Amino acid sequence: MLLAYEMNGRPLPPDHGFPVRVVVPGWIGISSIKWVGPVEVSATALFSPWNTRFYRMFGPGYPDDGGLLTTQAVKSAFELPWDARIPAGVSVLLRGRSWSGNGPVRQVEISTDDRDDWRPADLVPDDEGGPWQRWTALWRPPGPGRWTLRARATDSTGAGQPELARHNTLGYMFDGIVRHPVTVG
Ligand SMILES: Nc1nc2c(c(=O)[nH]1)N[C@H]1C(S)=C(S)[C@@H](COP(=O)(O)O)O[C@H]1N2
Ligand SMILES: [Mo]
Repeated sequence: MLLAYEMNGRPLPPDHGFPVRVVVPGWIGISSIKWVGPVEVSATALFSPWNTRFYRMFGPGYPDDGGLLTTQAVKSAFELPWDARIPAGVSVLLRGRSWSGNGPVRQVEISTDDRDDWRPADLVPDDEGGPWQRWTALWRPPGPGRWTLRARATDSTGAGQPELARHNTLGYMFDGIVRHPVTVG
């Protein structure tokens, strides 16, 4: 856990917690409390609506008082608008990012049609071992029309992304494989 006074060498902007905020690497955003006042250390757990009701995992398969939210899940996204238009007849360099709260991303695979044509993406070397992993993959669309792009990552603990995220009522920890539609032509 860090107490951060600066971001990118400058004082924190007010929206991001000036004069000082907590940063808990890898944990969900609510752990990183902004605008920190006096800090008290407690030998016993403290309870508030934030950690008993608003930020817990509720729903089928979770305890009645909710499951804990700690580290972030594995996620991947293409650096493309939803429903992006892609030219036909040429190869395009697809770009995206994956990240995980457990540790570095070790592998990313992409699929460009609805069959399971998974193949490895190229990891950007500068990012390897870091909190984000950028990646690229060349794609020559087979023809004009609607196509679905998918990306899935595996992190250093072996955690990956399921086809469908497991439901919880507040919608936290989404780790499913996103079906990203694009139009070619
Ligand atoms: N004091 C305070 N800190 C807070 C919050 C808040 O409502 N109040 N929101 C939390 C949540 S839910 C998130 S996701 C992050 C967002 O931080 P950012 O605005 O710097 O991205 O701040 C966290 N810290
Ligand atoms: Mo949040």
